[in-house]
Order: sequence, then C-alpha cells, then structure tokens
Amino acid sequence: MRIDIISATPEVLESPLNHSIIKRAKEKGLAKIFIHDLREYGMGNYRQIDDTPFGGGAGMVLMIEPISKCIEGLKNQRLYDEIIYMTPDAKTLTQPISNALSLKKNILILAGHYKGVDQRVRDKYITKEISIGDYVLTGGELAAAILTDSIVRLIPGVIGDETSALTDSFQDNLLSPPIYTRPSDFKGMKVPNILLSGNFPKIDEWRSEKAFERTQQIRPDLLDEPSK
Ligand code: 6GU
Repeated sequence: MRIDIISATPEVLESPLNHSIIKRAKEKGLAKIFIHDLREYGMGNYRQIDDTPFGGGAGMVLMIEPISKCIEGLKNQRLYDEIIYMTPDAKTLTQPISNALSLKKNILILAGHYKGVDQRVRDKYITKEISIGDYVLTGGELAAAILTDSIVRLIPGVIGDETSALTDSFQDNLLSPPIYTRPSDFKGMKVPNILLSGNFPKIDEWRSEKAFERTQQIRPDLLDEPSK
C-alpha cells in the first residue's frame, strides 16, 4: 500500500512516521509513505502557499494553486482510491474507517494548516474528510500521522502477532481488559491469580468479563452501537 501526505510542515510528520512498527512496515515494503512539502509548489519567489481570506477575518488560508499543482502531479502518476483532507470540521475517525482504508492501494492525505484550505480544494479534489476528535490542533499534520499509523498497523504482516490488531480495543466495540507482566507481586500489588493459572479458557472468560465491565464504566456509549 502507498500513502502520500501533502503538508506545509513536513518536519512534523517525519518523526512519528519513522519509528518502530511503522518504520519496520516501510523497511519490509508493506507500506510506502511519501511526504510532500507544499512549499515546493508555492507561488513566486517567496513560494507563497497561503493568503488572507476573502471577506476578511483572522488567520491565513492555504491557496488552491500550490495544492492543485501538487495533487495534479501525483494524480498523473497513479490512481488514488481516496484523497483525504484532515480537518476538525469533519466526521470523526473510527476503527471501521481505518479498517476500510487499510484495504486500499493508494491514498493521498492533505494535512490542513493555518485557518484551513480554500473551499475549492475540497470541492474539486477531496473524496473524504476526517477529523480525529472534537478538539482543535494547530495543524492537520499530527492528525495525518495518527490516521496513517492507524491504517498501516492493520496491513497484514505489519504487526507480528496477526491476532493482535484484531483483538484491539474498538474492534469489537469493547475496551481492552487489564494486562500485566512480571513481577507477579510488586510491593504487595498482586497480579490476579487467574492470569497465573494456565487455565486458558478461564483466562479468556475473565478477560471478556473485564472488557465488558471496563466498557460499561468508561464508555457505555460503545455498548449501544451496532457491532462493526
Ligand atoms: Cl484533522 N486538524 C486539526 N487542525 N485539528 C483537529 C483535527 C484535524 N482533528 C481534530 N482536531
């Protein structure tokens, strides 16, 4: 799978997408991730990429021309299954969205910045808009990194233990049960006996119970949603 990301501050994307699991996925050739610096497509000597909004108001707006040049160039080279714009004024990312995107071949992600992008970019190029939650970030870069991370880890072979991506919180509308590792007794804080018992059917049952309890306490809303 190939993911292209367009950003006005590509440095912000470098570190989160060059670590541990994502880094290994790239090295194994399971995910190809390319970051494009919008500034390289900027207008004039100053490589301008943003301007003040028509009609007035605070903040700067990313211009359509640099984005258009960048997107058209990429679209000429391959067919994109989705062109995604990261913006807080969109539907919130959920696990089923990441699951669906992980099955695609080519995805293009535009990270918004400043006040946002010219509406005509959205009208002309964008096939999907995604927010990562009901709060505002300074730019869409971290949101793009989060979306990319959530997609790439689902690609078969990326996570060593094939079952682990499927047993995550949210894959079955349940939060994960508590987990423990050595020592079994930390200053009197003991690991539940059942986990030391070797009785795996009982352990599974305990984990299901705890997952349900935790979900009821922390995210009862998940129990009302249809299973995905
Ligand atoms: Cl995608 N971008 C920004 N700037 N803020 C956000 C967001 C995206 N999702 C939640 N907050």
